[in-house]
Amino acid sequence: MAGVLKSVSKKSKLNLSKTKFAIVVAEWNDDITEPLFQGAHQALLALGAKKSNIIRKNVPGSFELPLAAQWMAERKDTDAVICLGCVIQGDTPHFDYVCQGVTYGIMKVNLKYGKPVAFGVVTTLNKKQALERAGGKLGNKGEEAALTVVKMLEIK
Ligand code: DLZ
Repeated sequence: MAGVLKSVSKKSKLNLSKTKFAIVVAEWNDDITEPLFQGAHQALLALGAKKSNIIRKNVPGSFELPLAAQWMAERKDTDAVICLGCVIQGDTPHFDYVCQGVTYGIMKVNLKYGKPVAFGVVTTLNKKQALERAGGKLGNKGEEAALTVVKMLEIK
């Protein structure tokens, strides 16, 4: 959080009143992804975005984030996309495959559409670590993701 906050003031240099944001939220681990959404949504509003310019789409799990992000990014009226998910390590290598697929998929959408697509996916070893990053002692990664796309729009 600190690094992002240093480079994006709470009042963005941009007028965000006409900027259109899509937030894609994974339903898997929704006790984590819901606070991530709240963090991202509130951050966008605090930075000057209009509520009516923020759309939300839910997907079943984090693995579905890249495709939904692509559907959002290909819309001409979308300026930036925020992907929110939570993948918690289990007893099998499934965690690694999901994390790898999501990371690569989201990165590809960034480059394909030239629009900021934030990776707001918490990847942790356990639920405690996830809670710490969803409004707990380590901040809110959803808020960070929102600040990140605004920073990228400022750079552009
Ligand atoms: C199947 C699965 C598992 C085991 N764990 C998670 C998780 O920790 N976080 C998450 O977002 N999704 C998980 N999923 C669901 C996959 O992301 C995906 O929805 C399914 O494999 C169907 O494509």
